[in-house]
Amino acid sequence: MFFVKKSEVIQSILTDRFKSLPKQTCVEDVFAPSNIALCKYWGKRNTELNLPVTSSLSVSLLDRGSSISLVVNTDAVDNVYVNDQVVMPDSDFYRRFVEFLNLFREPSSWYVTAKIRSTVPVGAGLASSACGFASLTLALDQLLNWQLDKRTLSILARFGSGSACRSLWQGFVEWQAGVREDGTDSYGIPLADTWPGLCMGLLIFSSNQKPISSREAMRITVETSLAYAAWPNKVSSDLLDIKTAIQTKDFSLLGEASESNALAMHATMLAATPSVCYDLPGTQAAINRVRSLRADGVPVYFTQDAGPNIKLIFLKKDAITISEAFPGVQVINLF
Ligand code: 2P0
Repeated sequence: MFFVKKSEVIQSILTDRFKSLPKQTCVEDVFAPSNIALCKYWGKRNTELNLPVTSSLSVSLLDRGSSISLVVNTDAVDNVYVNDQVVMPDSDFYRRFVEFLNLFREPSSWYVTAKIRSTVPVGAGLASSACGFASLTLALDQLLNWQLDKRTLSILARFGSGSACRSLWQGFVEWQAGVREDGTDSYGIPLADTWPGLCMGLLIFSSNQKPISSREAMRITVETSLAYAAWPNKVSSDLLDIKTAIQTKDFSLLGEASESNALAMHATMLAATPSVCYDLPGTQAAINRVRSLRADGVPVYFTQDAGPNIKLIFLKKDAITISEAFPGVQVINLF
């Protein structure tokens, strides 16, 4: 039972602007990057407010993300398009989009036509909901003229999707779990450190909608997995190692801690009832290839989110070797 409602937190943030009318008729091409966690968010202490059990840390994907345009319409219904395809009103995507808008408007007061352009596959473990809700929150800040700072917008984006609170910035971002019941200390904090030469390689085995949402998989894991008890301590030590690695540019420490963190997250899912496994044959083959390359002296590591796709972590000096070893890999220079 949760005592603090989303609407109460939002009202305390927006005060007299809570549920006010749009101040302009449209906003165009508001972008937020996708983010990939090196230390994962896996499990909520409060499902109403999307408050996490632990802190997490991600890196953003530059121009890979979501761009949104909003036009206030007179149709008395929200119209949503993703990459020029209409989003059906009975879909989960549409329901979550409208539920988020409803947090900020009186019933039947105004509607939008939203055109979303996503440069990551939707629902395939590439943080499409994170950049989607982050860009929507930034767009609403303009449309409704909230003039909020990014930290506060991060709190609002979190109500759409937990990991959206990390997609307000480029670079490394830590989502501080916070301790307050109302979650006003649970938001993204960009790290000052950069890491020129750090690369991520996207290996996409499936762009299809995943069989079980990360939200549902997270819930099942927290409620049923015996392995989940070990997760908070694992995150504490991985987070420390990853932050040290970023500060000291210790690549093997970064890779080892990130890979180990992803494997531990998937272990908690495998031990859940019902067991959750997102792997496809290509997933396992890629992981084996990473291990054999490493045994041959190539410094490459991987991380995996709630989906079958693998993200390689390596340095620019090894980009040619990696591209040859993984045909079709999409390489992103992160800084
Ligand atoms: C992460 N994931 O840290 C982790 C790792 C997936 C695996 O955040 O329920 O879509 O909306 O808060 O943010 C995906 O979960 O879940 C996610 P909700 P969200 O990136």
